[in-house]
Amino acid sequence: MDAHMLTRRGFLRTVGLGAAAVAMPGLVFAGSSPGKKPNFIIIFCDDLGYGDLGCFGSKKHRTPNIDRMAHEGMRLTSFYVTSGVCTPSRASLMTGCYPRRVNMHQNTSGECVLFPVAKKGLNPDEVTIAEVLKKRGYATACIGKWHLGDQPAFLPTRQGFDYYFGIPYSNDMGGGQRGKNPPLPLVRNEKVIEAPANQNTLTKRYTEEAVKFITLNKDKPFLLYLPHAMPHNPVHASEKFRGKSANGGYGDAVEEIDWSTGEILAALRKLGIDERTLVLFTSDNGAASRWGGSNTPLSGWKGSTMEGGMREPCVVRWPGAIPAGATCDELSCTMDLPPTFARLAGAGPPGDRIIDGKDIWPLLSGRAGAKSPHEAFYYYQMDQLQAVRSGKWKLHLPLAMKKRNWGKGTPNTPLRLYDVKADIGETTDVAAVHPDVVKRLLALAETAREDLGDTNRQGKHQRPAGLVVTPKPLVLSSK
Ligand SMILES: [Ca+2]
Repeated sequence: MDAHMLTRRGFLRTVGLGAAAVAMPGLVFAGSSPGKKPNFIIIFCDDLGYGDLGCFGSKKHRTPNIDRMAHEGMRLTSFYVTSGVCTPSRASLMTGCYPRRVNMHQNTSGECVLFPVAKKGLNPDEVTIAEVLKKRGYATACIGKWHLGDQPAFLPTRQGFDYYFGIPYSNDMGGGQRGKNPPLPLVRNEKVIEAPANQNTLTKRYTEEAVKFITLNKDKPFLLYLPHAMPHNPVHASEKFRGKSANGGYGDAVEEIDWSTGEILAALRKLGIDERTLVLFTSDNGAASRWGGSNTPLSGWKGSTMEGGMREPCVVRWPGAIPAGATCDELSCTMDLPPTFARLAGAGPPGDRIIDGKDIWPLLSGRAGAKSPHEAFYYYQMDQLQAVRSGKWKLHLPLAMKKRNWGKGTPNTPLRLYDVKADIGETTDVAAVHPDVVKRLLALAETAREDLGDTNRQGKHQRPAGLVVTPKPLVLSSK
């Protein structure tokens, strides 16, 4: 029996579940049958900010279901995505790698995300978390926004998902955005079933699809990836929620997502699979500056390498396995989910390539004294390395031209060092009093440049994205 197992037993005893605990190799879970693999549900919002949930301090939005989920599980307060925008962030969640590792940090025109009829997509040779789990007998579904390539070769159905229902890219990328865009397609598997998609009922329909998938697969292990279209602008909500919040359409969309989360948790309870299902709720990047979202108490917005762009509210729940009412402030990120889930399913991450994510089960299971497995975390904006965090320290690198996702960059940005534990809002530069820390973090940044690259510099260990020569629009098929 290893030390980890002893710790788990200790925890289970403290919550009175010791008798229900059943051993798996190296792990102990309450309520599981021997050999039963846990289910995984990832609820992934679009552009939801750090301060947008009641359990993360929002006074505007009513989120009782997510708040209860936090009460019954764990809040991760230093949980990161790898980019302030959609496509790169999602590439990391699926692969466990930095966007630059898999070349999904920008599109073929140098823009920060993929646009409709994109040549680029996540390389089919990359091994997604869905592919890892599918090999272990999991049923897999992606219900929601994909944004890792809109050509057939790049759709979720080609990346390990048995089932797909959703929009292939952002909800503002319909025909009105750029003249050549097709009407916003709603896709089932690989077929467009509605265009333009009726966005008012998207959250409702995603929820119905999710509950149906869970119900159908209640006796199997399953992975449900639920990347909501909301609250990305233009915000929409169904009639029951429209005009009901204290924060306009944005609040309506957030409150409908809270309802949706409640429906999913209720389904798990009803089906009796609550205690073998890990549910994780987070967002793909921070709130944007203009649509009503909040990143309080963080500074910065979506699309930046300030904490507000890349640190997300995160709640994880698994009764009996993840301690209830807990908070973990150790650094973790979306890249950690593929290796962690793989391990819990009795598999490993792919062994033939570099995976940047680490197993964070010691953090999630509340092991005493567990520390972040990351010596450093790197903040990239498209191809440019802009900041590095190690422990409580975050260093913004001095840049001759700090890139922005849109428009002109900012010239001559100075080096700044923040203690993001004591100064979460990045307000007080302490570089002058900690030259040793600055030196250490500059060296870590150079390690990242060597490995992953930087502007005008190729990294030694980058892998190619997928490319198609003549992409075609996703449109309703002719009868
Ligand atoms: Ca987003």
